[in-house]
Amino acid sequence: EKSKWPKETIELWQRLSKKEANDINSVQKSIVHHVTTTLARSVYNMDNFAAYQAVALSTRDRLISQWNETQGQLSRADPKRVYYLSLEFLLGRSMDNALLNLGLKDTYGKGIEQLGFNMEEVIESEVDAALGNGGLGRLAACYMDSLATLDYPAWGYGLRYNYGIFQQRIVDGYQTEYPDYWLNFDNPWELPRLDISIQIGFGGHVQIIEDEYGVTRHNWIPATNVQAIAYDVPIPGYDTENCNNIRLWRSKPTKTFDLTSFNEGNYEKSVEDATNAEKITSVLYPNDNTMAGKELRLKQQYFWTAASLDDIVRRFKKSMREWSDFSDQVAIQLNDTHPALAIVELQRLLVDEEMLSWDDAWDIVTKTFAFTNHTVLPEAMEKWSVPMFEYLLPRHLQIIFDINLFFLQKVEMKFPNDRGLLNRMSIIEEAQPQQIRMAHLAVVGSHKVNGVAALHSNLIKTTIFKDFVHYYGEDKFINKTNGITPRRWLHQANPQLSDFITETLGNTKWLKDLSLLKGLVAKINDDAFRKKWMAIKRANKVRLAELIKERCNVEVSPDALFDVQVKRIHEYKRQFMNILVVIHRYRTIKSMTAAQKASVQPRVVIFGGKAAPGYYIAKLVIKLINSVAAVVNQDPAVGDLLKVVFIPDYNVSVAEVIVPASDISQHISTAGTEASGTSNMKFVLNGGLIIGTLDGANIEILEEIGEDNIFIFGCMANEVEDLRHAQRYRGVPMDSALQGVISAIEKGVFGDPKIYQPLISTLTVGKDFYLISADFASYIAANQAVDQAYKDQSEWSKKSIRCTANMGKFSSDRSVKEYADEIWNIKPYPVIDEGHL
Ligand code: Z15
Repeated sequence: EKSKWPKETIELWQRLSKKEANDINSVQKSIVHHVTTTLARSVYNMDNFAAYQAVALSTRDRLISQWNETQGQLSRADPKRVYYLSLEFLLGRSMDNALLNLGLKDTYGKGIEQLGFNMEEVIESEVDAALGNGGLGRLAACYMDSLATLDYPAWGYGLRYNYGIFQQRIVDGYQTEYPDYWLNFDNPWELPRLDISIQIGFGGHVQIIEDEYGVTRHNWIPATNVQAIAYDVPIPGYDTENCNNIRLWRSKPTKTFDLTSFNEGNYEKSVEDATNAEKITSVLYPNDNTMAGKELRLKQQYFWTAASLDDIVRRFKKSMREWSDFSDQVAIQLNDTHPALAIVELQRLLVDEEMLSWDDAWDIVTKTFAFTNHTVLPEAMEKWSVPMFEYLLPRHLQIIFDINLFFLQKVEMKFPNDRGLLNRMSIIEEAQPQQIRMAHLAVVGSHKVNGVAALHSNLIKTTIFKDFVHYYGEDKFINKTNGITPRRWLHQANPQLSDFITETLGNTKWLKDLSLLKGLVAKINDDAFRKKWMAIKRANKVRLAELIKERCNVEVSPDALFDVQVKRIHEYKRQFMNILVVIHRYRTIKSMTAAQKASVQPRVVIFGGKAAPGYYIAKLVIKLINSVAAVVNQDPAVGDLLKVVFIPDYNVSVAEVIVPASDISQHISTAGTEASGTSNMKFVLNGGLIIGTLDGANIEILEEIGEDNIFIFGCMANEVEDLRHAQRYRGVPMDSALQGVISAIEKGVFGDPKIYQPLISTLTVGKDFYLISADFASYIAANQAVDQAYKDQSEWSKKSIRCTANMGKFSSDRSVKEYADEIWNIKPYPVIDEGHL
């Protein structure tokens, strides 16, 4: 718009906006500049945190110029973009990742060293951005890294919570939660866009009007409005100029907030309403794989989807294209059902505000959206009560009922006289009160529905979406196996192994084409190579042992087998079964003679993970683990043969220390319950073996690495129903080893047994929903096989190398490329370095 300026003015701007240089001298200058100006400090007044802030600010300057160039070139070219809508982005720390992706880590490392600081210590000063619960949120973060690296035009949309996932402390063995006020010291990784503000309405009523053509129009008059303010988080790709964006919305009272109340002299009400507006983006709901049904959560979902769609539609309208071109410019991916309201909001915008016909609008909507399902657990399925929904979003409720009516009419035409079918497929569940089934809404409003691993994608076709497959046909329901970014999960988290792989393969190409890791297989019989490989693992174990000493005050030997289970605490993930087998191991050792003990493989069993604050049984599992640890770790009869630790406050940055240090990790969900799992991929990529069930992505990992390199046990998904039935109606007795373990707990070996009664009750014959008893014997056997295998270090090292070498498939680059080609229909748009700020 400023092109009316004279040429000289434009040229002056261009001359002044040359990019900063990236040699060590310029980098140091920029750091010191930020120390003295932005931070107003000096060499006499510096600590690690100040050094972190200065390096972060300097890195951010470089990120912003890439971001500007990328977004400028993309708005001019205006290619089709994908928008990834996720209520969670579990990014963790940004600085190390940004420096590595920009290729500036070494320069900054040397630069800061000469200035008197150690880069690794400086990195430790950064707090995690923990705007997610677990797998789903971290997956979104990995996908953003891959989208940027592969030069896809992509934006994420989410919420800027003031409080991320709670911090966990262990007090007297119990989990206690503390607020994660992560914005305490300014966040250098976000760019506030105070000029981008969108009004979002809630409540009120719907006006019905007849327009000049005699057509009935609906006009929603909200009762209250809040403002959405944009905060942009730059996401640099690895080894590319491309820098994508995650736009996070923050809620604020509108400028004219309740002027009426103020004018009426109702000051207190005005302030209260303003506070309520701010509340919307205050806190991330701490549930993973469970639905709480809170009104504020529904407000979050609408606030976020409405702001994001307004933004997307505004960008589209600037291009002066026809509405029929919308889905050629815009693809929107729904990360679970959390953003399913976006379907309704786009339909409302097109019909009520842009005056399109219902059918034209619906055609655009369904071509635009695609939906990823992440679970089949019934307690995780989102449902909203109709009365609550109507109170907050009256017009959206009408639209949902209309979508449902037209949908069911079509179903009825295809399958006449099947009331049961209509009932099962309806978006509205006929309960008291009625419920909106968000998964059904998401399926009906999308052109593609995907699961996150092969088994899971097949499972949803035969269970929760069976009727929909019957109606729509097979093609709508596809698989996109999850992936992880090798940049963060190997290059950044395991720098020694990364360097060794680069040295071995001769270059860093593998970081953008993970299948090249196959080249490591040629080295498997090279003794020196294997020795170095295992030395790196040991160094990583030493680093983890230090963290364990610091956080748990337990000394563990890096020569023991490190056995890890870190993930959200949930009954279906069966941490309970793990600790029960640890107790079995403890009892076995206690019963041994000294001679027998001499052949026991020493093991350190490492747990970590958060339980949802309201999940009573999961919290009891944490208590039991800590009680077992307290008894085992101080028992002189056991010594170093067995140690048990619970690492508090497991998060992304802790995972970056744990993952490279694992010998064996546990992925032991009841078959059919873990949709994919992604930490399994992280461990195997880092040369850790896994023990697991035939569930989620474990199955595909097995296919890639071969059955000799993975420890599989337990029942299969298609056996689960029969096993539950047999337990319930034929009274199959409890596993005898399990009985022994339970009686030890009940005798008080691990403290007051009354505490654990509710937990033990879940194992009652006929109630053992997650089949701990059924899988117990084979789980013990699998653990013994691990001990045996680990004793042959030479063979183990070969397995470890084969693991890493065969993980190419699980790069999130592969996943994202499949989404781009088969769902979004978008192409890479390589950005050119024009040298501008
Ligand atoms: C979540 O982290 C996952 C599924 C959910 O439905 C919710 Cl609400 C949160 C996880 C799955 O449990 C896990 O198996 C999967 O790997 C991950 O999503 C990413 O797809």
